[in-house]
Amino acid sequence: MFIDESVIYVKAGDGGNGCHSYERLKYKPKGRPDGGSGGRGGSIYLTGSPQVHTLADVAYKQRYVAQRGAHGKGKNQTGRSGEDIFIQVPLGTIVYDDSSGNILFDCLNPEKPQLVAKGGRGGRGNAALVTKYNPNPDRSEFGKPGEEKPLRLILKVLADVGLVGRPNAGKSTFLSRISRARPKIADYPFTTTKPNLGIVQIPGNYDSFVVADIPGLIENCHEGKGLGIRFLRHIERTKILAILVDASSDNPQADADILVSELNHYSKSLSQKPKCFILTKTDTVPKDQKVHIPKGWLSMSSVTGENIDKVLWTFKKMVDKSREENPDLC
Ligand SMILES: Nc1nc2c(ncn2[C@@H]2O[C@H](COP(=O)(O)OP(=O)(O)OP(=O)(O)O)[C@@H](O)[C@H]2O)c(=O)[nH]1
Ligand SMILES: [Mg+2]
Repeated sequence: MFIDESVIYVKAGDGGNGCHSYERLKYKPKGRPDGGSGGRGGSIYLTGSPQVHTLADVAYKQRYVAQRGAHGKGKNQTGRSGEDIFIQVPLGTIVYDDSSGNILFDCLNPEKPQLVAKGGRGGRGNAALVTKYNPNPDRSEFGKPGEEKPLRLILKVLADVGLVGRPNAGKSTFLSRISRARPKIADYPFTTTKPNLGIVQIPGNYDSFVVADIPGLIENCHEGKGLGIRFLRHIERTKILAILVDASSDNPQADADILVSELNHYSKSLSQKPKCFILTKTDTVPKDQKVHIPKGWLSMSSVTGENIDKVLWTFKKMVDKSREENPDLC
């Protein structure tokens, strides 16, 4: 199941209490203080993983509580630290503190676990509290509580090119033709119900880019029609958008205008993205009819493979240009 938003609760482990004890020696009723300190509570980290594609597992578990630190013991024994928890989320997950609404960070780097709840410090035992002026401290400390908070996780997938089109425009077929992704394809609308990603490697070129296919858009989807616009967040971080229109359309330009206006309704960032317009399924136009391609558009057929290379090179050029202009954009 694809889930792109979830609230989870994280609670780091409390620190163990320090121990209050004294060495017991023969003929020495009250020896030196030897109470060990408590162990540190386990912390909770989030890591972005390229192998995880949905927040479903995280949403299912919901509550993450790390182990507490063990209490210190006599004979200077320090308590064991609680084990840390590492929660794996898809790359591109944005993490908010749900109580304040503040954004904490964005999981973009797979190698770097981010601390979300710090384990409590262990309390010091009376042995650790010995000072020159107080060689026999008559106290020990309690462990500090671990941090706890609700987190809102919102996934915005990371891709370079976003495919936008009406249902049945041929988006998923195109993605399966250019990458190893195998999205569901069928001749009924709304076959795609979740975003699909595919890595595209242009033959003879080492560089690759990622293409995202999202469910189809229809007129007034910003009012909730069809599957609505909730999947548009997944193309918000793409570098360019490809608007796909079926060649059987009576007026491809008008169809594209409707799609663009839906994008404009959604956000300024989508309206400002560089766009590439493509007429799809050109093989379906009868041989005796001329394919009418609006000015500045590309055309292709995912079935015969006609012009696919040209479209991919256009994507590559546009993506490279965008990478140069906005190196920080992700
Ligand atoms: N002849 C021909 N048929 C195509 C081509 N591309 C897609 N189709 C067919 O068009 C239908 C819809 O294709 P999809 O790839 O599922 O369309 P989609 O845009 O992903 O549709 P949704 O997921 O519903 O938004 C399928 O029956 C495909 O086989 C093409 O280039 N030529
Ligand atoms: Mg599809």
